[in-house]
Amino acid sequence: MENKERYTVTAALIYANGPIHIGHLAGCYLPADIYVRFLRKLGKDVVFVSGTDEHGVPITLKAKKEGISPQEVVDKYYTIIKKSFYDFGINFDVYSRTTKPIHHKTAQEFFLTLYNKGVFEEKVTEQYYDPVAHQFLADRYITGTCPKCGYEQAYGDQCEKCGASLSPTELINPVSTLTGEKPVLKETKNWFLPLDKMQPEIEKFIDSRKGWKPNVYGQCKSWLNQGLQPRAMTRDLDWGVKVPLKDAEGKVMYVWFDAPIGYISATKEWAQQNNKNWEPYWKDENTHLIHFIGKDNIVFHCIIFPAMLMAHGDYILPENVPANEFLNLEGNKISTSRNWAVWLHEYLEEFPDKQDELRYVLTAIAPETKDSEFTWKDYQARVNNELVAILGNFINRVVVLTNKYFKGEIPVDAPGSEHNPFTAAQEVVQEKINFEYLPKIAQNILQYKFREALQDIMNIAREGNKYLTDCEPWKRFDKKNPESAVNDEVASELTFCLNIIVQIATIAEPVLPFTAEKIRNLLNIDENTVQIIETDKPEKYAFSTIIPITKNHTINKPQLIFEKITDEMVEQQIAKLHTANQDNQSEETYEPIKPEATFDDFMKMDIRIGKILEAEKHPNADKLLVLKVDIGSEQRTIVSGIAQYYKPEELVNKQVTVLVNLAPRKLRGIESQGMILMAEDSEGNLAMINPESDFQTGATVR
Ligand code: B3M
Ligand code: ZN
Repeated sequence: MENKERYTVTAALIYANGPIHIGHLAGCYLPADIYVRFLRKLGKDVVFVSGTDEHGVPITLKAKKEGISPQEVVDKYYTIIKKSFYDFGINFDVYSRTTKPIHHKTAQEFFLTLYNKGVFEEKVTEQYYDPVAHQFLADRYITGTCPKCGYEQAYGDQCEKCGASLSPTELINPVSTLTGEKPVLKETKNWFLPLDKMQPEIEKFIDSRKGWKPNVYGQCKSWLNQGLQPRAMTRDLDWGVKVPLKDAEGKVMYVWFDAPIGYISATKEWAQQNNKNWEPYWKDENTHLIHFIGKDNIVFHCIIFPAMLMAHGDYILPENVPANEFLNLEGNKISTSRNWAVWLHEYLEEFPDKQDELRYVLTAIAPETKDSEFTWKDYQARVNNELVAILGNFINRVVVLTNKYFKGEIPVDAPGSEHNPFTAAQEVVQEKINFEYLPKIAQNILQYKFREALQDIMNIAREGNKYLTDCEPWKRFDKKNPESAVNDEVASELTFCLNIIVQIATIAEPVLPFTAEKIRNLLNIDENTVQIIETDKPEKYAFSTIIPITKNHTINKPQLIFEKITDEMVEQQIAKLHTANQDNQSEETYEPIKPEATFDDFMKMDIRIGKILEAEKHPNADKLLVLKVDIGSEQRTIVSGIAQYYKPEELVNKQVTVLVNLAPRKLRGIESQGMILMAEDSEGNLAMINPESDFQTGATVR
């Protein structure tokens, strides 16, 4: 076997807690696929790996929210995600998952190697623990008041109101989201990667890399400037890869430890399935290792994973980590929880034959250097004014005329062949392609500048269109004298255009694979007819042939490659976005209506208007107040969970609605003899229900 240059290309292992949307595609998967398809065109030896990240708190949180097990969550989304990627033409060699045994084994071996080399620092720290749920609490399982802005629902790792990055112990009044209990600090041992000690090595690695995007390099530098801190690689959780040590009962690996190892596990899986050796793809110094990710994953791929690989010692380090910025949608951030997204599986259902239209638009607007925005209007404009009006129009005109004048059969030797040299005009166009466009497009793709590459691909189609328009064959073709010399000229011109179309299909294929296939079918040529080859000449890249179509070749009947996007389609999509967004909000805002109750059921409740006489804090519970309430016929002691919403002094003399025949119960040592009725909104805020104006205390409510 010849010695081909070897590439290992990875695309982020997305959490299997939701489907894929256009933001994921534009940020990571589409650029990765274009890059890989181009490498394959150059004949490189590439393995393209990805899969789902099935551990971590995002999965367990989703399971809790949907009321199913974590395994059920990941099974559900793995299937949806995998199918939508393949249907969209993202051609991974393997799409694996981190719950596979091969991954658990690989991650545990990796961990043990580091452990046996003495890489980890064992540290006992105090972590929040939920004494009722009997478990340590991941950052996302703790909420409390943000110390920076006072927002009461901040998470243990971040305040979503002010964006501050927090640690759980900074929260004021922390609460476990599992039980609503106040968590306690409890000692636990974990294994830390000493990133602080490794900083010089990591810096050396980053500085040795060339051609990193400024946004990626900049983020790395800012982390390094702040000084790296040791980071725990284990967690006290039960969902994840078990830590393979005796004294690590109940501990799993930090999800960001096991997930990137998933790239290695996936490569192993691929190798097993294809009778290959995985090791050169991860251990041979000549292999190019490239990680495609979104910008929120930069530190993990540029600092933490390389540090793990260095500490292990057997592995190569990434050559580049071309992370994109974010894609926004119709003026807002894409949001899964608010359902503000264009979901790939839905797009493919509604537009089963328009993969390339979306691939085109997402590449044209890719957030390569800064955040960018997708709008349906812009999608329509780009499809109609570029794909249809430029590329599609060029192809269609040439195919229609070739069929009309020559029944689709080429009667002349192709321009550029020995027997039919290029005209001056043809030579100008073909040279521009050979010496300007093709080399530039190739270089840009290899430098992760897909937007620019796509512009030049369209520029070739523009050149073709202009050439054809200048020739005006429709004015010159002589119908009456089929043998006339001008008809040979027209045949030559159309053949020239057909060959340009094949060149466009070849270079556009990484971005528009479905279109390339359609064009080849239309022009009746084989997939391998034209290759891109590397040469020793200054332009470095060339087509293996520029005249695949010549005398006696027959093309097929005209067929439209692209169709216009109508206003109606656009309006439908925009409306859908807004409805989905609203549905989702209403789903989150309102509880479902309870099963029907009879009048008798209702009449069992004895509800009265009461007046608060006294109010004080519960001695043993922050959230509770102890109230003395007059219900007309008597006075009651009522314990109520409203301390977060009302100060005791505000409550005195307020009228409230009280359920007075609820069985008494003790709350933290004090018997409550009734319940104050409260309204609760979707955020958990409470408000009292008071009579409109001062009313008779003791009046019955029904
Ligand atoms: N699962 C984060 C994400 O889905 C994380 C990526 C892992 S890549 C090894 O965005
Ligand atoms: Zn805040």
